[in-house]
Amino acid sequence: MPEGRIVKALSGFYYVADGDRVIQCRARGLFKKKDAKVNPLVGDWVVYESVSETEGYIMQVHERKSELLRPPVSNVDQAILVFSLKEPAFSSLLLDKFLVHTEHAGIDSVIVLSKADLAGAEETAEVIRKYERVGYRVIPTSKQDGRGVNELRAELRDRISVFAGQSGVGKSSLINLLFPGIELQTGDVSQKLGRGRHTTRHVELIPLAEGGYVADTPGFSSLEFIGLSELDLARSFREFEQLADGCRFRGCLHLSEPGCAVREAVETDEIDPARYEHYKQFTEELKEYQRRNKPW
Ligand SMILES: Nc1nc2c(ncn2[C@@H]2O[C@H](COP(=O)(O)OP(=O)(O)OP(=O)(O)O)[C@@H](O)[C@H]2O)c(=O)[nH]1
Ligand SMILES: [Zn+2]
Repeated sequence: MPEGRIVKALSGFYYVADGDRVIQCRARGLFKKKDAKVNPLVGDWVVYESVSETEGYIMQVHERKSELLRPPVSNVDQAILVFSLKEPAFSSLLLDKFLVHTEHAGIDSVIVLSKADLAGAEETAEVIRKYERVGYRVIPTSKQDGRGVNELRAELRDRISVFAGQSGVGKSSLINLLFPGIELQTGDVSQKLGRGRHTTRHVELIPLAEGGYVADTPGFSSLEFIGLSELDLARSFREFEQLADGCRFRGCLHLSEPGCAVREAVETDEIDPARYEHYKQFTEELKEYQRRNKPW
């Protein structure tokens, strides 16, 4: 039976892309995964049965590599985290928070430093060094001189990507440069249309000519630590994870435990102390979040 990718879901129909064709499918029955019911999601790789050139039924949903809630899309390979160097000013605190969420979701990140035309070469290089050290791909871009655009386009090839970043950092400008004609759904639909009306987001995967897809809705719009444990948080810092084997205690949170390899590395600057400070700040925020959301 043929297979394809769900690129859009609307009114009980799933639109499955298979090569150049898009087949409008209904889901046949329920998909059981262990005991849970699985509803097909945009991003799913599915087996379908065609009943005509344009219509069919989804028969099976393949296992997901990742699953995001906002927007609801599966199998995202990477987040394109767009952070402007200026206007708004670059915030490593906010970037570190986004990275906690992408790491926790199990997806890779590409850091895009937008509006590089507004920043000095040395400060740009410093941010690049800081995050390359941790192991991320960092690409400075500018819509004024076009730098970084081809590099970023190459990163998107054959992968499913979600753009993310604060309002005004230049996400739409970038998408327009990368793929003229594609529009990113920006702003909150409910704000535009008034409360309670058309509040449901319908995420759609836009196919790229070079292969791959970009979600038409920005991701990671909520940065609350929902569903994260203290250990999840610690594990979301890549450079800590690499050293955690050297900690005396398994499950070390690298806070006040004796024999902590991560704290030692912070002392010697092997780990960026600023990242470690942000980690400590997030553990406090997480505690506060858990205190406010106690189930009793
Ligand atoms: N100097 C400079 N300005 C830029 C660049 N990219 C975007 N801008 C400007 O920044 C502002 C915001 O850009 P958008 O592309 O709308 O930002 P966005 O992230 O899509 O914003 P939302 O739609 O609110 O999510 C606009 O005035 C752009 O002209 C850049 O590379 N350099
Ligand atoms: Zn430790």
